[in-house]
Amino acid sequence: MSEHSHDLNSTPPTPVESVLAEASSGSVQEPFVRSLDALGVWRVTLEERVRDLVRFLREQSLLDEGAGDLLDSLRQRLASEKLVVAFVAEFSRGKSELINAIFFADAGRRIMPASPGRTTMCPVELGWDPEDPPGLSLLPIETRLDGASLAELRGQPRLWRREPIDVSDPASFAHALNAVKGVRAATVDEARQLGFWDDEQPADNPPMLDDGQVEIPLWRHAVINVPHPLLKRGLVVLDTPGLNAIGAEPELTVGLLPSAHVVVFVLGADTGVTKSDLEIWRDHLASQSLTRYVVLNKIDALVDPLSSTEENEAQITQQCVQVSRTLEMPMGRVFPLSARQALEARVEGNAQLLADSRLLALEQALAQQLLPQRRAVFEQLTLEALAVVQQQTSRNLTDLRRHLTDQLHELRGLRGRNSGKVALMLQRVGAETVEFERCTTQIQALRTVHSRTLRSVLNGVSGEPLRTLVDGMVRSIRESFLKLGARRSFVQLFADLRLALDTAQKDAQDLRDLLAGSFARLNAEYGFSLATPSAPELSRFRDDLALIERNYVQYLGLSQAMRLAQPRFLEQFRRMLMSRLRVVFESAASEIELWSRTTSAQVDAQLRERRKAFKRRRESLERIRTAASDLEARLLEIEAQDQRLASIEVRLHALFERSRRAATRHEMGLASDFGPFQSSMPAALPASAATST
Ligand SMILES: Nc1nc2c(ncn2[C@@H]2O[C@H](COP(=O)(O)OP(=O)(O)OP(=O)(O)O)[C@@H](O)[C@H]2O)c(=O)[nH]1
Ligand SMILES: [Mg+2]
Repeated sequence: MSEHSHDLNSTPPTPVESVLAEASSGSVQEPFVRSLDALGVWRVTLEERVRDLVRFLREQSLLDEGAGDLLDSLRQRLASEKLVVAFVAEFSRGKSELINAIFFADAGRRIMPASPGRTTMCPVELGWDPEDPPGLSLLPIETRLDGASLAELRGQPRLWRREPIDVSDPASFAHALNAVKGVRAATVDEARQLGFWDDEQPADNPPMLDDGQVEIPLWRHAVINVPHPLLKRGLVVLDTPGLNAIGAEPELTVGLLPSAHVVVFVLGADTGVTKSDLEIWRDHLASQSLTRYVVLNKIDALVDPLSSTEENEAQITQQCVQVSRTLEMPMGRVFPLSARQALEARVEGNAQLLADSRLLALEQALAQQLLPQRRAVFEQLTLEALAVVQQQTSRNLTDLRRHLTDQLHELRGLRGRNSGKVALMLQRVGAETVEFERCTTQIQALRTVHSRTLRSVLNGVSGEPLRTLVDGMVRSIRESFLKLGARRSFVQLFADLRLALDTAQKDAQDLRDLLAGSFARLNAEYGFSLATPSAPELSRFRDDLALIERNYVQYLGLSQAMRLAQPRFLEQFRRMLMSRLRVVFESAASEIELWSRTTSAQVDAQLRERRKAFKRRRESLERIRTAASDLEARLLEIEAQDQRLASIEVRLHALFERSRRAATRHEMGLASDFGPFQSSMPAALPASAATST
């Protein structure tokens, strides 16, 4: 670092809290940060619109249980879904420094520890969960011994050491994070048990200390919970330790990385692609299914003061071309930059230095490519849910109005008639009611068949068959000679899983046909207006399965045969795989369930409405029988009711439109309030970043 530069480890004049609070509107925002914020604002706005809609629908009792669940789960996702960005590299390439520069420069100092040599010793997850107070949670390394997966241990707070963090004090915040550097001495035996010592691959083993012991990490995983504005918007940042721990921690490679939405792979410009960089890339990141960015960090170290700017520039370009060739990544995904300069520039507010650091190019790429993709996913989800609910509520409203019109006809027909006629009509209403109530037997029978069929559909995608299939695969890997058949068993497992999904899809379709038939009869015989929404489309889950398959299959190649031979690895592999597959199957099951509930809820709703309508007719007639003058009053009343429904219809249409507009609004990315720092910056975000998809 240059002599005049700000000491990045010292306490700045600005407290983190005020800067954190500022970050969503303040002056030191940068492309990725700003776009992520815009995505967050968009989601919050959309969630608010949907909430208004739900409130109105509930107030007017227009929301069936199923449709209500659908909107609630949409709101839940809009409010809480995470965007995971992982930083992966060999040690000391500058992952932590890059995270500091992108996310924590506002704190005015270095927050994540970054130093020469091995620094980050365990995976560090940065996020915000408002249920918990700000703090640092550390999972002791010894928990590896009992084979439980990280996902399982997350739910057991007593196994974690918790330390509160005072976010109003950057120095103490940074100090608390020093824990992620924690190491201790262990015997080789212990290190072997914990997965840090491998007799077969001595190159990756930690150096031996004087007393014959070795250094191992104190912690298995760290979770930092801080109300940073971006983390509040659902961003999760994953910082990982260098090579050895990646190799030793299947959890990271088979669990955390595949679930990241983006992986940023960091190289050092001073070293280029080393053998161990390449190993990490090949073993863990080569899968096409990951969204990957490559950073060539530390370009400041390449600058030769005796060469011209052009020569230095050519040198950097040359390095990028090589990286792009070696990793087989397009040049557009390789970003030469200097994380340290960027951090320093942001801390000092030095626009020229920030431009020199070339960090903005990476941030712009993340902002332009990643965020619109996430947004499109939410947009589609929202539009689909709105369409289903709108169709259902407008049908409910139409029904209500139809009943009012019928009643008006009936009552108008009574004008000038005598009380004998009214009595006759009352009789007719009574008879019609009895006639109508016959439908309940039919509905009851339908319910029984429906729930029985549903149960069998759901059974096909429940945890039971899933576990049987996965266990079968593990058994065949264990028994396979030299693990050579591992890949085949794995591919077979996925074929079986796809078959299970296809069967569920077909059974759901059969159930739909059965319901459609019964509904048609009920509609014809009893004047219902029951609709049968199309069966849920499960192809999305096939895609999820394909993604998991692609992500995991690389752990089953020949080069991994040795790891597979370790029972601990195989067991962890099984658990990770189970927990990811369970999510897919559970989501598929809950989609089917939701669809089934939406479908059957309308029967209850219409039944209720029809009964109410009969009751109203009866009551009107009874009142008219007692006083003829009531007739006109009653007619006026019903007309007013119909008017009210008409205006609800208009209001509802507007609310749906408003939600739909919020979902399809595309002007995210640029906040209008550029601060002075931002506007003076030469490499300001081009306008296209704001709207491109
Ligand atoms: N010259 C220069 N040094 C950098 C740059 N980025 C990071 N460094 C330094 O490189 C060293 C390692 O950086 P870290 O961020 O700790 O690296 P890491 O990848 O997180 O390493 P581990 O935590 O050990 O896996 C630190 O001293 C950083 O200050 C850069 O752009 N230029
Ligand atoms: Mg680090």
